[in-house]
Amino acid sequence: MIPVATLSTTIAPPALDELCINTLRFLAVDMVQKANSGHPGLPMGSASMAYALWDRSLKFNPRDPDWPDRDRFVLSAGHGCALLYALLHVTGFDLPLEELERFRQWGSRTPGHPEYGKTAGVEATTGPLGQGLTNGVGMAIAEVALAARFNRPGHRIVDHHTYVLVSDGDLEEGISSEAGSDAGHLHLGKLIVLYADNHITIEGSTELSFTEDRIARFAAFGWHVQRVERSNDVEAVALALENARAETERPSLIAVRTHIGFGSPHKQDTAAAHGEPLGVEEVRLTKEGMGWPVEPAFHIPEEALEHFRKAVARGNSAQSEWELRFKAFAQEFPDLATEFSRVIARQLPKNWDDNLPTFTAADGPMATRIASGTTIAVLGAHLPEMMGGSADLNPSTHTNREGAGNFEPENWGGHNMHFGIREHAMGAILNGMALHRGLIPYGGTFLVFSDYMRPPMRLAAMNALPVIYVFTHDSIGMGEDGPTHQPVEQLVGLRSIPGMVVLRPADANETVAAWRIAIGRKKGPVALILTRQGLPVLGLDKYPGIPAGVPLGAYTLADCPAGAKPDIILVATGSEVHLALEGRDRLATEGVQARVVSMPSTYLFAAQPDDYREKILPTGAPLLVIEAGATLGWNSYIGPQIDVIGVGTFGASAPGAVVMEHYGFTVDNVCKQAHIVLDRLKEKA
Ligand SMILES: Cc1ncc(C[n+]2csc(CCOP(=O)(O)OP(=O)(O)O)c2C)c(N)n1
Repeated sequence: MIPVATLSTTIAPPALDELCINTLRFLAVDMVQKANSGHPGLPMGSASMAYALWDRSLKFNPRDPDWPDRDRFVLSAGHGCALLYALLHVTGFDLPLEELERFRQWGSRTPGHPEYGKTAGVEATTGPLGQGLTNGVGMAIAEVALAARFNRPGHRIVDHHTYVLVSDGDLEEGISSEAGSDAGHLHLGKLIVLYADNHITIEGSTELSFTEDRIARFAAFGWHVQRVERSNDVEAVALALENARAETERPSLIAVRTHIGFGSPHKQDTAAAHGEPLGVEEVRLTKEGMGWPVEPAFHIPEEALEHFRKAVARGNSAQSEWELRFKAFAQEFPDLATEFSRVIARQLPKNWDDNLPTFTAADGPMATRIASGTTIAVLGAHLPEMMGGSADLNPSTHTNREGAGNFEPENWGGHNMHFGIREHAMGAILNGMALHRGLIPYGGTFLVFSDYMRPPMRLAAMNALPVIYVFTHDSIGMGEDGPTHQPVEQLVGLRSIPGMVVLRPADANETVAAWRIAIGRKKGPVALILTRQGLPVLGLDKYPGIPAGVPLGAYTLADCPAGAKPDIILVATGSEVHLALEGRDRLATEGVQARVVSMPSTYLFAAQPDDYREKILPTGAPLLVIEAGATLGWNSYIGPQIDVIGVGTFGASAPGAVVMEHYGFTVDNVCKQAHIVLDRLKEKA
């Protein structure tokens, strides 16, 4: 057993505190009961510790939920959101009581799990357990990084904490170990996690599946740990929070023994309190047992509301005080102050894309990952808010910026992040950084391992977060590492995420254009899909349409002679565009006129007006699609006039060029397939 401070006081909560806590509890109970759906147990058990935090220490302004120096609060156990909505309402955020009464209903601002952007005061979309905790790590990273960049002696304009409330489920998920390990390693002293240690999950007692010493685990990660024996001991929770803030070197975990469904005579401490309404009769018994009026529902005692609403004056004065300090800072450091406002507003500086590289055919062959690394270096010089790295693959993903310094406890001003081999956490940390604002986060790994970080990528898309992914080794063309490392179904998988812009550039110049799109996209993530292997460079002298074409998703890279109608259109992405170009030349000698369309992004192409799409891919035109990935996504284009050269199995272990050849990515096969399509059409005619 490791020594752990256990806090307990004998101070009974004053009547007003108790009234306030019960207000939160019964608002949550009534919300779930009225919706006839939801989770009353966690709010009932955790209301007291949440109250201790929100009443005693959380720095926030209900009238300006986006004030940059507010503390962040993330309810990682998103299923307990009735508690968060109750807190937001009573403290004076723009969330009227009618919204609480419309919990989980169509169009309400109180959805079944907290959704970022839908409800003022909700800092992150949570629900998939473990994500919110890791978002918190990303937010705490953003805080120290911005503090390093902007604070000056006598001026602490970035100085806030990140608080996360987690449940057993959050800590059971593997991502919590990645997040805990990284946060401990990085000494994120301003990250404070409250753990609702209620010993209950959906199937019953945690004894069924979760018996390790959680506190010892986080202590081993390098965290400061404390235990509070009784969650209703508001003073002990407040004291633990104070201790946690006093500890500046280590993140803090405060395990608070809570009781799910607290106060419910038949459901407290049982899984029955977890995910269903208490029931009319049990609600009545619970309210009676705790001296609460059974009717009306959604009762908020005046004294409680008056007390909670002091948060507005408190928040206004904290923000005003900060604004004064910011003014003084701006006087002394006007440029820095303008910069701070710029990055928080996610605005790009003028001329941010000046000096982006242009590559010539003589620069080739060049892997697009290399072109990406060169582009990152140039962008980083204009955009100090760019911060990123990879999951231990920088030498392969080319995500390291030379001279930009490592982000580490001794150097919070460094820009290069070392996420370790923790792809899942990397994804959720990037989300937390983006949610915090002030940074442009990016992270890299091999495309095949994007599967390890798919849950946070989905949330980035859902939250419309500007996060950039650098996925290299993008096809079977990566070669020798074999099927385990050769991505096949990942491209179509990523394209299937609504709102995710997937860009697979064909060469170095398309890569620069892709980065320009990624940086310019303020709402929503972008995945850059890059090669390991060298590719010819499409010089802008011969292919001047590249910079304007890439943002349209697809464009004609090489057409048949002026005025001629193409016999067939070769549509290709990434490395296969070169195959299409060679195929076009060969087909011409065989009397077939082919057009080559480069389609770096199906998403961006789909967003173009009909007449543009019709111009590039006329209805009914014979098509041959060439992409070294699963063919599934191309089905929407499929008809008798269309064929796809793709990858239908899991790749193979051999040098990349050999694998590509075996899978039919050869000029011979492109031409052969083109003739097959054309012959088929002739037969039908
Ligand atoms: C990744 C993920 N897996 C499964 C679920 C479904 N789920 C919701 S809550 C929960 C566990 C509930 O236990 P706990 O986290 O201790 O919450 P409490 O019972 O205290 O409310 C599960 C499995 C989820 N939300 N996210």
